[in-house]
Amino acid sequence: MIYEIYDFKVRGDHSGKLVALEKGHDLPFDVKRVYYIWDTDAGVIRGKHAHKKLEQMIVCTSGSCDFILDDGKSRETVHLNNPAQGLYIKHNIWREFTNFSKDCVVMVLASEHYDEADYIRNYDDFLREVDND
Ligand code: T46
Repeated sequence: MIYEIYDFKVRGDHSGKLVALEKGHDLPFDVKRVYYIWDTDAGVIRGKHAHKKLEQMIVCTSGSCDFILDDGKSRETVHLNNPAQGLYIKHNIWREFTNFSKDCVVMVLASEHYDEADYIRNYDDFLREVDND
């Protein structure tokens, strides 16, 4: 499995919408960190790494972008444009993301604190890590 899409429960009506993410119901891990990314030029490619341990739920809360995900055997592109959906990625998945709309805001809920030692930034190292997993 390269990724899973979570459909979150949306509350509200024409007066506005609300999504609440709760441990045990909407998230398959305990959240230790939240970060968000915005103001990214359309053609920029971010990511270009995998993580040894980290799990993440990625929500495009505004606008749209594309995530290219690779488990070492196959590659898939996921278009994110819905704040009511989460892209769940486990460890050992190479990710790149690009094609940012002007209003794109990507919010990420992460299972671990920030740790540079958890990053695999070289693709050949990533393939070796997948083989040993
Ligand atoms: C992923 C996508 C969606 C921190 O200091 N703390 C943090 O929590 C993070 C995530 C980053 N940083 C620093 C480290 C770098 O100096 O911010 C800079 C950019 O970080 P990074 O190269 O990790 O950013 P992205 O946008 O390429 O990737 C991040 C996540 O690392 C990645 O797991 O899925 O966002």
